[in-house]
Amino acid sequence: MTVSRRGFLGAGGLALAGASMISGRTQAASLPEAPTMTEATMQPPLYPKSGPDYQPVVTLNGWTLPWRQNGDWKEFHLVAEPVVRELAPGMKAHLWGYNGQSPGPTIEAVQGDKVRIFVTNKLPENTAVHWHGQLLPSGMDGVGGLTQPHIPPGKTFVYEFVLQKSGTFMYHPHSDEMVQMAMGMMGFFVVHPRDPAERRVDRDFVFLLNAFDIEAGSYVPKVNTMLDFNLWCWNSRVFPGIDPLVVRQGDKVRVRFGNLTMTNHPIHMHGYDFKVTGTDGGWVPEGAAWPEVSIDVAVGQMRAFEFVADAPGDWAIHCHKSHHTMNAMGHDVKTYIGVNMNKTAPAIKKIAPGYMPMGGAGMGEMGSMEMPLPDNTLPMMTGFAQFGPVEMGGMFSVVKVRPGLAADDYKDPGWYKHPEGTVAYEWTGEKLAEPARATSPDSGVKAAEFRAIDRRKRRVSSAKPGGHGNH
Ligand SMILES: [Cu+2]
Repeated sequence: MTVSRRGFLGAGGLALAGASMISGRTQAASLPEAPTMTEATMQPPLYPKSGPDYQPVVTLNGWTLPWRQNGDWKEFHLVAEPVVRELAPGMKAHLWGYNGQSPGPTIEAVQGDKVRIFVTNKLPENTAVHWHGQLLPSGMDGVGGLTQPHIPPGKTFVYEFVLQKSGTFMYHPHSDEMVQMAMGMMGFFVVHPRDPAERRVDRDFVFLLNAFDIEAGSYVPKVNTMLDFNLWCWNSRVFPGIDPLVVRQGDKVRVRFGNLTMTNHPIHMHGYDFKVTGTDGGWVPEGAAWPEVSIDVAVGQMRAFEFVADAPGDWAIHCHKSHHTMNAMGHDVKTYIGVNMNKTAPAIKKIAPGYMPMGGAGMGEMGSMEMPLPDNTLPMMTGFAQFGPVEMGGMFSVVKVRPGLAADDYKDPGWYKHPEGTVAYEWTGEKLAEPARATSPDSGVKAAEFRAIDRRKRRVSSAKPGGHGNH
């Protein structure tokens, strides 16, 4: 685990010895150390060393915040600060987050725990932390100005409350909220049941949906964007940078996510039907959990679903809004489907010399195109798998179900080896006879593009998409 340790400016320069961090010894009047994460890769689950047993969660491209026991209190330390986050190989963003990353570390504790969370503000402006979904005293709710003074830069505030129920929660700022969330400030908060047998699963994955608006070639998100974000992320990562959800065949699996973007996301998983078992309001009673293959998560909501991983394979999991499985794209790209670009492109090039013809047969070709991109910019759709380009970006990952994995093995097992005879294949038998086509009267479509097409030729070459090669 690449957690580095550090002391605190503004706390008397006190740097605690690493071993004391989660020692369970009382350390009166001292700040707990705030570990920081330097990598955007998934860290192993953090198993409890004391207290009730539980199956810890795994945070996609993330980690769980270590704590220390201080008497009755479980103490955590969050540091709000500027961070550099790799969104996917090839692009880094200058964000705000907690303890070295955006999102911040996942907080995990047990129902009934008394938690004391120190929040140090290393941002250039005020902040405050709201514990979304937790039942707590009003003054601990973290709404700057309403329930507490904002935390000024350089100061540390303390939140103390008792975890009244188990479930799926998150934390985020309630202070200059639009800017601070657009910059990536948020984190997951999981409360495990006190009874280890209650709602037990073998694997438990968590992630937050977030969105950024970062112009091609730049590093800092625009903070006044309201709806038109261009990077749709899970835990501040985009495909192919999002960790796969690695699952042992036969495991009982839970996936939990929360939505801190400004639009809803129908999250769809292939290969299974699952049961929706939880929201940020609590667990769905077992008899009332309902089946789905997609579950919409509205703005500011959280969802948990569960399934038994009995079908091995590589199963896509993604947002079903198709523009959310793309990386930053130009909105002003025209639609050219059906246009013979061989003929049209030279004409366009006369008036726009740098014009690059594409899209005559759809945009899928862009997945395999190598186009010059500005520095620090990801291709719109990318990611390769064993059969070629996946033609996806953004909110997309793969649930990789494999037999025989060790219980704690979350390592990417590579691509699924399909049993012989179970993969869609090309028909190589007798050729399809050209069917007789009804002749429809010209319906009055008189667009210039359509007139540009040599209709006779289009008919003959219609089985050969594109025709203008890759650029
Ligand atoms: Cu979406």
